[in-house]
Amino acid sequence: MEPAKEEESSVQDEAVDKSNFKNCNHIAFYRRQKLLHPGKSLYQALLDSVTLCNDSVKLQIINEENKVPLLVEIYAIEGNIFRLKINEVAPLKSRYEVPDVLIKEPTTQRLSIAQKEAGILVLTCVGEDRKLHITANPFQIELESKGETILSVNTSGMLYFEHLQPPPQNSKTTAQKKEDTSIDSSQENQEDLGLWQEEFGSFLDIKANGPTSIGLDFSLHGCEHVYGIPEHAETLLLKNTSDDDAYRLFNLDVYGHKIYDKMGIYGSVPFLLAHKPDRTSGIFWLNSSETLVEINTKAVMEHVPSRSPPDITKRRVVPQTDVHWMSESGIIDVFLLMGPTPFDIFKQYAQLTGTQALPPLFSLGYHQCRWNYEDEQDIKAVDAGFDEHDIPYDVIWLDIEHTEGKMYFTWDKKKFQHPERMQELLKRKKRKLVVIIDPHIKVDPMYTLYSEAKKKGYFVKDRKGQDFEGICWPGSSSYLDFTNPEVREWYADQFSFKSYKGSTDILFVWNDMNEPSVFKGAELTMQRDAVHHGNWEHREVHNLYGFYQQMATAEGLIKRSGGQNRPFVLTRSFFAGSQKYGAVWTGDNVAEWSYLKISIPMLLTISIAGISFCGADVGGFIGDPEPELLVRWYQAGAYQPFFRGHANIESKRREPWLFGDENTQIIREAIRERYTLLPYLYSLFYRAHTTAEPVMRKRFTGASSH
Ligand code: NBV
Repeated sequence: MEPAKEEESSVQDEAVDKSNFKNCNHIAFYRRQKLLHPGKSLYQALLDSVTLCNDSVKLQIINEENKVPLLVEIYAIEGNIFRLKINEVAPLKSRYEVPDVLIKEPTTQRLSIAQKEAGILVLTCVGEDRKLHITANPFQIELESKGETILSVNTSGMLYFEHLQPPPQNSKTTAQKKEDTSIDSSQENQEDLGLWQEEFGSFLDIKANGPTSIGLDFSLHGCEHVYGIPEHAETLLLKNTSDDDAYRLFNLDVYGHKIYDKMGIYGSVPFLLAHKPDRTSGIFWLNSSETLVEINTKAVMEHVPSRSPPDITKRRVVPQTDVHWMSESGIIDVFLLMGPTPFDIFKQYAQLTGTQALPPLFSLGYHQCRWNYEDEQDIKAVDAGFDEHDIPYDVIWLDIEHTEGKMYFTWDKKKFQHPERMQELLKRKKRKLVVIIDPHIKVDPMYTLYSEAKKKGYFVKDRKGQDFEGICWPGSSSYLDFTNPEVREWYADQFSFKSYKGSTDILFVWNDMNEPSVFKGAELTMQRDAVHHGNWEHREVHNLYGFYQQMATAEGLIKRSGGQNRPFVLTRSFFAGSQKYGAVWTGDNVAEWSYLKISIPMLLTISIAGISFCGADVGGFIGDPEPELLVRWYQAGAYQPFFRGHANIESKRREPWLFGDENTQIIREAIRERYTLLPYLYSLFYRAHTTAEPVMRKRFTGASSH
């Protein structure tokens, strides 16, 4: 498949201010890792240290320059997966290992040593035809299946591991340094490297643990097509990156994000799929800190042994894709999925992170949303409009204005005087209501949710140990620490009918702003030196924040129904495994043709990464679509997994009947088509849930693909 042609759009430039966000060169760990050039790795394996354990093989590797030893653990996992973990042998303190994303501790298979000599170690998986070749100097690993090398690790020598160090003596803050004229230039260079602190504009990030970044490269042999690593407003086929242009995985609130851009937007799934006709493989980089991925597809010479005459080798040019992952912190924990078919890869990835939760049937229908449906009258009128125009729909949505002063779990008393009665009316028609619940909590001692959470110590802290406060919709806000299981349990309880006044069993939930979005923060998010449960800095868990909010919300809805009903929760921010908790959408797109076009590769990419229940705002969130664009968007959206019309507060009303009879008729047909196909769609979701087949997918070519 060819990458889509790039197009520029006029509105998008007005929408996003890219100077609010970092490019790669602003990122200190990227600059530090870029000092390492492809070539011979600095790491050597100490083959004498090899130990064969029940579930893994362990060995040490050492950095020739700083002599710091690292522990490598290799696991063979049932179902054709390898796992490679690299950590310090003796870190100063524990490094973050991502919890709660793997659905269980993977079942391992025994590895045995097939060969150990002259700097080579060969491991085999008992009873299977897959092998690992480990070279000691430089340290490299090759994965072989049926005699063919599929993937190799550290071939470009980019293994990088910043070991924890004690803070330097007399380290000064930037402000102190500005006053101190005695600072020499070498110290300033150190600062450029952002080891203990890093500036972005007027923001300063103080790093309690100093430099902690990690990196590793992988070569995918014979492969020129790689996909995945959402979320980017980019083509389906991943592109080669150039300097300063890596794919960024860092969850951010990017209003009117630019298209054909590798910057990080709302969600991150560090999973990449590599495909060639007879083999698909996958790389799952389990790390929740900021991650950058470089891709380089090239042609390489391969030696082909020929049988006649036996001693002559032929050469041929074959493709190869090198993928280089870099993360700000944590450990190296990577799963190498061996396929061989695309559908095997989907299963293998789901075996690790879970399958798509089966959505309640209503949520596969059409959803009508806008920022905002004003009041109960408005809801009633829009609801009646669907009946009058004979257009089926299932769910109507309320955005932030339905609350009392942006205090979630409350209702604006004037506009929504009788929320239960309003829901009763909808219920009679078998319709549902979705309300928005963001993660920031208004700082207001009179707001029970706030005062209770404060008393219990449930908010994320700043580096000085005070509750972190940032600005969001309600003004000054604190942020619930969803990484804490106790907070999640408490939060889930807030959805009980007893706690959430005015909610009924037809009310479901939308989690927005959960990157998390912090209006005056660096890159409009939480500062990385904020502190979470377990004393982990925000930088370690950043990409998991929305994942955890959706998890707690879904749990709340399940509990509310006494475990009887499937929940529906839409989230803007997500991570690997979010599929277990509901649906995602692509955030604030623009009412332009180019955004309709990009929605297709964006949704295909999210689907490849295991999240089948995904959609884009039909019509485009920002601006006003011309009627034909709206009509075409309905026609496309009707075939996409999550189907919701949505519009910005400044956009004109755009209920389906407002564009003349002819357009109403075409939209009616598109939505009806959706309903005609509903049983089929529901079956597709059943398959996604049971066998991990993505609902929306491209046709992979090749002998063994579906
Ligand atoms: O809650 C208001 C909007 C919402 O309608 C939209 O879908 C989200 O992506 N929200 C963002 C916050 C405001 C954006 C300017």
